[in-house]
Amino acid sequence: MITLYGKAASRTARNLWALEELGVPYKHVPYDYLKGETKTPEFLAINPAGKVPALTDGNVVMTESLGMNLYIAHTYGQGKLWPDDQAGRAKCIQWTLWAATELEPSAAGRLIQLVLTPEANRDAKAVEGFAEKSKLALNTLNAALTRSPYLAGNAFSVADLNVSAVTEYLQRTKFDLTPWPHVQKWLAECLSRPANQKVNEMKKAA
Ligand SMILES: N[C@@H](CCC(=O)N[C@@H](CS)C(=O)NCC(=O)O)C(=O)O
Repeated sequence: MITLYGKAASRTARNLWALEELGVPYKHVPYDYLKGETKTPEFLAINPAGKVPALTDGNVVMTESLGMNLYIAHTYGQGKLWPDDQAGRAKCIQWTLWAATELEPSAAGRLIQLVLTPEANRDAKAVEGFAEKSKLALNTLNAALTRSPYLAGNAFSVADLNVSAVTEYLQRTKFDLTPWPHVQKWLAECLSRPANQKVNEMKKAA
């Protein structure tokens, strides 16, 4: 059985979302990285970087939230989060790496600056830079969503889950998405899925 480490109000949320989508049984250990719970010898044995999320599943030990979702989708979500067709599976890998490299640095940068940093300590120039980079990423995403309703074809997949979980940081930091209408519509659809709503409740309860 999968054990997932990390409190819901962290990048762990995206893995909880994937597990809830698939109805996979799992044990949740909600370690709080803000309270030093990820720096204990016990947790460092799982992730020497001392960060959440991490998962174990039998002899599998994994970190990196977006990669973990590829593992979850591939192992437990064939024909669901993991498409049956090769072209769709290729897109899941492509968009996951895109989320990590092209979108998350600026989207998470905004979240850290605008949500987690006290106003007096914020770096306005950095926030501006993150906005410019986010716009370029949104152009790419919007263009893709003019060609198909979901990123890997006609159905919601781990590609949409991973990319929308990161795009949500822009929404949370009140980035105006109206110039990218396809992204706006797709994001609202992805985030309103019952499995994500359930994770939102877990975040509030934590
Ligand atoms: N690239 C990693 C980033 C993990 C990460 O930075 N996690 C944060 C919580 S969202 C953390 O544990 N931070 C603690 C620290 O940096 O010491 C992933 O996607 O899993």
